[in-house]
Amino acid sequence: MHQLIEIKNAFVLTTAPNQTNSAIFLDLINHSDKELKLIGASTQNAELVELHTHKKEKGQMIMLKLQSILIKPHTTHKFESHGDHIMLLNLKKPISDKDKIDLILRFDDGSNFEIKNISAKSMLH
Ligand SMILES: [Cu+2]
Repeated sequence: MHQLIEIKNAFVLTTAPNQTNSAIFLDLINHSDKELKLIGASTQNAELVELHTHKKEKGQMIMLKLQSILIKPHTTHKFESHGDHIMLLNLKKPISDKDKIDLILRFDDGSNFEIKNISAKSMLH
């Protein structure tokens, strides 16, 4: 199993009532001696989950879908606003600040890692 993965600072963005997408941000720490390759994720709360990053193009920030994300041994990979993030598409219901959601990360070696009770917060404080 993955005792060698540690998750810190995880949160999901709250949504407005008519908003169907959200994103999860977290720090993923690879304590192992080998590279991890994240290839996807899933949650009960959304029909689709994608790995995304942001890129500046012609002065504008655009989102790009990634097929995978490599996390080198003994490093922390930050999923954060304006960087890589875990995108939730077609939410089954809006996310309020009282909600907690679970997320399953999938790796290329066939293993999964479940993160439970990710709390929700608004981007604006
Ligand atoms: Cu995105």
